[in-house]
Amino acid sequence: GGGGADTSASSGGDGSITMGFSQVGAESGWRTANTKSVQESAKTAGITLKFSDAQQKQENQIKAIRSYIQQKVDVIAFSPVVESGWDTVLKEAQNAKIPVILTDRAVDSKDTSLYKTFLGSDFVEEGRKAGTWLLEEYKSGTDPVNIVELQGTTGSAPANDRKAGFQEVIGGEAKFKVIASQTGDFTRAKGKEVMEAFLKAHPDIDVLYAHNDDMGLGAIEAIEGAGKVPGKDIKIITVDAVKDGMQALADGKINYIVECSPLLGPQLMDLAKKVVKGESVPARVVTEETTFTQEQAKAALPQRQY
Ligand code: GYE
Repeated sequence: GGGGADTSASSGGDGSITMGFSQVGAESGWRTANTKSVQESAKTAGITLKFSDAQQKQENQIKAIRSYIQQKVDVIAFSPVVESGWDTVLKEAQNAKIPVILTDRAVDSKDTSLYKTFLGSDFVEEGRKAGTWLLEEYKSGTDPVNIVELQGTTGSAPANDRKAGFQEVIGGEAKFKVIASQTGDFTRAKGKEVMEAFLKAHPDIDVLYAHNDDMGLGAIEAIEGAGKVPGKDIKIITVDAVKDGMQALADGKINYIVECSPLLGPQLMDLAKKVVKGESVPARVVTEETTFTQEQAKAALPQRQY
């Protein structure tokens, strides 16, 4: 490996590919599982992985990508922390003829030739699934339903899209009121802190919609600390379905989880091999996902891998 990605003789010709991967950070259980999946699948696929953790900072990702360009890796994959501001560095990769694969999160660049494909979930659909459960849960009542929302990292695709999909579904019914919505940065600590503030400001919260399990788990601590019962006094919907989230769901502290799979590694390595060989790949690869009720979580928990 190590050669420019434009000739199959220098890259992949000897069967060895080097991938530079810029990860968002280690903010959540989802992220840890995703990192493990990428590292293990690279090994299995015989791909040499250069890995860097950006600690949720775009500037660190841009630095990492520039260093991969300098090192002339065969392919660059990254999960963009936020959606905007990537055009310049992606152009640099394109000029160096190094193909780029977006994994997990999207960018909002108008020029889609800047990357070969985008592998990841449909976050808008996840938001819709969360909203659909709520509609069903409250279908018989007419009283107002006071909702608080813990958003993911500001400007990130999953935060933007999970908010939009949820709003799209509940927006048609006036009884659903989002009375507070703030970022918890996808972390447990921030989720707890923001939920504490929500509880102080609003004595009448019926529902928490958290954009990931970790923030929901932090919020559960805040709710219990305020002497309320999570899952009963306040109903909780989250996204991801990592083990800790599934356990809380099985224990009745969360009411519903929309699954988002972090196990993107095997598909990423397949796409990388094709892209390096110059084969065509679909512009979008969407991950298959489900949803979990409390009963379904109890059944699925023993086999849960992450
Ligand atoms: O839901 C959250 C993580 O981008 C889908 O990032 C990912 C999200 C995931 O921090 O837990």
